[in-house]
Amino acid sequence: MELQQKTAVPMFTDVNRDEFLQRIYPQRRPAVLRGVPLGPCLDKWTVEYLRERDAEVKVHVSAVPQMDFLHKNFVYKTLPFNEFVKRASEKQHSDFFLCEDESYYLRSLGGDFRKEPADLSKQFPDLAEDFHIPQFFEPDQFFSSIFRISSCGLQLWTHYDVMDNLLAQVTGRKRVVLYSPQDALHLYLAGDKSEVLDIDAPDLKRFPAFVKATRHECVLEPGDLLFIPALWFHNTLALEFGVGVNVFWRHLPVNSYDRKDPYGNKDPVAAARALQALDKALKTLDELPADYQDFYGRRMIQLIQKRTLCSANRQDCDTTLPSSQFTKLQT
Ligand SMILES: O=C(O)CCC(=O)C(=O)O
Repeated sequence: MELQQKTAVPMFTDVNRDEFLQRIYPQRRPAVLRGVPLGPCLDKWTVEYLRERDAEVKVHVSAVPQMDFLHKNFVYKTLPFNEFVKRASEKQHSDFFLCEDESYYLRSLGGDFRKEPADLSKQFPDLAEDFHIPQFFEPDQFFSSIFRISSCGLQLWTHYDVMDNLLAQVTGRKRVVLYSPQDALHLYLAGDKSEVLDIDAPDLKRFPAFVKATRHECVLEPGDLLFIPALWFHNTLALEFGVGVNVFWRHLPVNSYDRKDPYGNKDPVAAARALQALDKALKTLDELPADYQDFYGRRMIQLIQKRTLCSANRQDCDTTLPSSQFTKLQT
């Protein structure tokens, strides 16, 4: 059986702004940054200290640790922050929603979560003072800062975001697996998420091309930062109860982004328009018999292939698209 290629995410120590901007950022590849000062949060953010807050938070709760957004195997619940932190940091719960070993995950939200991006300095002002955002981008590029607090064992589905991202692991260890945007055709995408839920034991009958994707992996220790460039797919697994913060910033001109996107995961406006146009073009083919639809679908794929795989990377020009992906484009 073909095996997926694996590679370790490179690690850089004691990186300052200039080194990041000159050596790391232009590569547009993930990198672990160790030893970047993150402020007093590294010592202060114990369970007891975090539990001094009681603002309500909306959290994901699931009976199994592998959360699946596409099949919604979790529920959203509202809890006071102190109760959420208690439950997320323990294995067995005396108070629970679904079962006594349920898993918890917080992705913090903006005040008006349908409109405003999350910002730690607004939703958790005292905790925000403990966390120093690395000054690796211009202040006006800042988009959001988001708490990522997970039960031990919690695994978050593979997805991409459209902005550059620094994921700070403040406490607890976390495994992160990443896939390049150039592996998009091997990941069986449904929107911004991969349908391959179990990346460690994938169902290769359903997802045969998944083995072709190269797995980039790292384990974040407390205090580590992971640079996740926009469009890189990522899947996280909390090896311990842990608190992280991720910071998104805009690296494209402001107008490139959807203005009504508080999560930072809506496709850039031009990309969304192109995808809609493609959908319309495919629907237009419905007027023709099936064999014509198939033929012209293939011609469209060829046009796209010339513009994308070939222009991005000459090596990929010979890559044949997996047949299941042909089917997808035509539906
Ligand atoms: O750390 C996590 O749990 C998820 C992080 C993530 O999805 C992100 O930083 O975009």
